Amino acid sequence: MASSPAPQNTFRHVLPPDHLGTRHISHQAFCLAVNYTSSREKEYSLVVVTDSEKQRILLGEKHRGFGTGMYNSFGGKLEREESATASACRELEEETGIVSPLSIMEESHVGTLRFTFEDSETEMVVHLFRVNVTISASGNDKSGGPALQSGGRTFPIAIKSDTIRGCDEITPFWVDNWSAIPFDNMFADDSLWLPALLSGSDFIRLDGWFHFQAGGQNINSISHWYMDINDNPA
Ligand code: 6U4
Repeated sequence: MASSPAPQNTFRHVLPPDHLGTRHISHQAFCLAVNYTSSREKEYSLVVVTDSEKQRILLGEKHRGFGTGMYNSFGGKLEREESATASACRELEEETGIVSPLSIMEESHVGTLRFTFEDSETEMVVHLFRVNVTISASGNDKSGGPALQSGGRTFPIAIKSDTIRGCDEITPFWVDNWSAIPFDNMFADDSLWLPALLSGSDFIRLDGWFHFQAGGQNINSISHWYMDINDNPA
């Protein structure tokens, strides 16, 4: 059953409505409005890293590639024959230094985001994960094994405070209170699905479709969108 996105008034920097376009009440209504046919799909992973206990989120400043100069979560293109989960583990480690076992990443899969564009026939299919971490003096993440036996969506992965490091592509930084997420320097869709994800339970499932206006990151505006959110922990 689909439900409405969580209220966003606790996230003070969400983009204004003129960047966010028209919300549709069903996937069918979205498809009718967009009338888009894609000729190919490209698949990506995207890992949202939070420290839920402290209500903070790790973001990265991109130095090259898609979204240069903007802030985003961590991820990248799926390599040939690579699963979405394996890509999420690889990209998370490359871009932040955080090691997550495959089994924990599998549990952390929360949904899929699909991006289409007025000025491109390629659809981006982004497999979305949420990993929760906690800073611990004894985090054993460097071993590559599970930091906590119970790590996963519900329980955090323990990492050491010096674990987090960037790479030439991205510099990670903590936003110490996620109500202050700098959405004004992030892709427009983040203003829609990230507040819903952070406001949801550990068992939320979130799928989103976002159609972007022509003009790329300079315009950074959606014309139509639809989200299907399931958050029934029972
Ligand atoms: P290279 O340069 O090949 O290493 P790679 O890291 O594989 O790049 P990149 O950086 O182009 O890929 O991946 C783009 C990342 O941005 C993926 O994690 C998906 C994510 N992404 C793309 N569009 C997005 C959007 N509208 N909103 C969002 N994340 C998006 O939050």
